[in-house]
Amino acid sequence: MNLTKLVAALSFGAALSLSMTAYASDYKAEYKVSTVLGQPFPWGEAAQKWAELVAERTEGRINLKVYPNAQLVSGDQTKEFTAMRQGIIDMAVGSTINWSPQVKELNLFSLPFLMPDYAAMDALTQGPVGEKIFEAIEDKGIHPIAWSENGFREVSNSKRPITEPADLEGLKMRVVGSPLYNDTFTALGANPTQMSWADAKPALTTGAVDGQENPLTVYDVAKIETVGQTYVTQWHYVADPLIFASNERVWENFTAEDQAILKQAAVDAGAYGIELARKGTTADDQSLIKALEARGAQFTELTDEQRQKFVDATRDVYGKWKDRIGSDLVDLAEESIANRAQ
Ligand code: X2X
Repeated sequence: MNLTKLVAALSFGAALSLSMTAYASDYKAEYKVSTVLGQPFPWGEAAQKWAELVAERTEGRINLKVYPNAQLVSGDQTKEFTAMRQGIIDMAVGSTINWSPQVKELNLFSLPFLMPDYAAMDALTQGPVGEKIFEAIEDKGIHPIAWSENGFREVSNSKRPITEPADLEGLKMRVVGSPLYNDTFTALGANPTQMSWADAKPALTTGAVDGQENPLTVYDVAKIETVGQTYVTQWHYVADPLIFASNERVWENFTAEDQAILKQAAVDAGAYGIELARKGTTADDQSLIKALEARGAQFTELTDEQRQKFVDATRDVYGKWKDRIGSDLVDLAEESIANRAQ
């Protein structure tokens, strides 16, 4: 090889490696991941784990940064899905409740007393229902990636123990961003008012509302007992899974190998989040409940007959929303739960 040829070969190699670098630099310096709850809530831990696993497995090539408190949508958590579709947010780990105004199928998990236990939740998210829900999200222009969990939402209030629907009569309840919650609490005789999580704690502190509903891990980390929420009823009426998802264009810009890494990291981080979300609230580990009791929370367990009264009182709401969500999907969910592994 003469010198000219050698120089040409070397510069071709240089150009090639330059173009490869150019390809990698198509990636953003940072991908914004939205969440409502940050660390140390299980939700925030799951999102952070995703970022860590992705950084580790891509040797720092892909940088996910978690923005908690719905700050990328000024605290308005029901705008998160739309903002992600528009590309204001690249990715999110979001609650099915907060995205349900845009994806009606996500109201499934908010149907009162659909899921009796964790096995029922798993039967939905890990089975054909989960696949159909992901298709519905995809149809709305968002790429869903993996599941995690906020948890079973238990009701708390500052006034009295709740053992039957009549105990909710006239209580001012803060509810989340789907009109289904207004219907449920109205059917139970309460006085629901919808507000964001950002507004909820101040409203509880000032007594503008008497009660709220959230998973016990949220009660724990947010120290809800310190704002007078003494009475907690474990009625397991609904649960909100979390979904890892990405803006479509952002997702399509990753190489297939990197998509696989992002996906596996989300699956792993999601499983970690589910473990944290259930810790201390299962049949064989009640440690979180014990700890909250020690801090002054008073727990009410419902007998089957007591629970049935809440089921009966919300049956019409269930029927109305079954039609709205799509009765085929709800039928499939009921069937998946009836056949769940125990
Ligand atoms: O707002 C709530 O209650 C929360 C934090 O649980 C959700 O984002 C659904």
